[in-house]
Amino acid sequence: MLQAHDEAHDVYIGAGSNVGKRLFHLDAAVCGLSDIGTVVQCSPVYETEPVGYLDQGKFLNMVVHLRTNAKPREILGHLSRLEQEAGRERTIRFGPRTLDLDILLYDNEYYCVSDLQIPHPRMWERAFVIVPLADMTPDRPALGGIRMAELARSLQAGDEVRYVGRFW
Ligand code: PH2
Ligand code: MG
Ligand code: MG
Repeated sequence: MLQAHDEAHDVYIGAGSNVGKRLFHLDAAVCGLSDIGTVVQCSPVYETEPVGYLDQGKFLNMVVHLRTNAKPREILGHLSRLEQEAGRERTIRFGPRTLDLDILLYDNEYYCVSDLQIPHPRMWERAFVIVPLADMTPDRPALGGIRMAELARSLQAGDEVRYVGRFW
């Protein structure tokens, strides 16, 4: 059961799917996230080449802006439940998955407790995260004094991230 907290937090969540009905899984994620807060905005969906473990199908990726009173741990627990509901099996690291939900940003806070690190430590190098995030927050500071939009442009050198469309 979620605790009641009085403060609202702006949280950005990365969503990805490369197994089964990919858009269906993303839709279930958007609906499921509204159980713990308000879905403020969804990025467009991009089709992306797999990163890390290459021998798998292309992903659909997007980012969701959620406003919620929940704390990072509570959000993480909810994301794991949604991944399980989508039938996720944990086998290969960075491997194929019906649904992957990662906390990217929690206000402007740093959070690092055991297995949970926010901002997500690998997001800055991943076009499949930064490109949809930059669609929503182009002027937000990213790394080293550059804005999200500039970082997105520098990561988008190849064609591994392809715009699919807006669905929400
Ligand atoms: N997620 C990973 C590993 N590689 N590649 C793409 N294109 N999209 C992802 O969401 C993704 C990935 C680990 O979570
Ligand atoms: Mg991930
Ligand atoms: Mg994950």
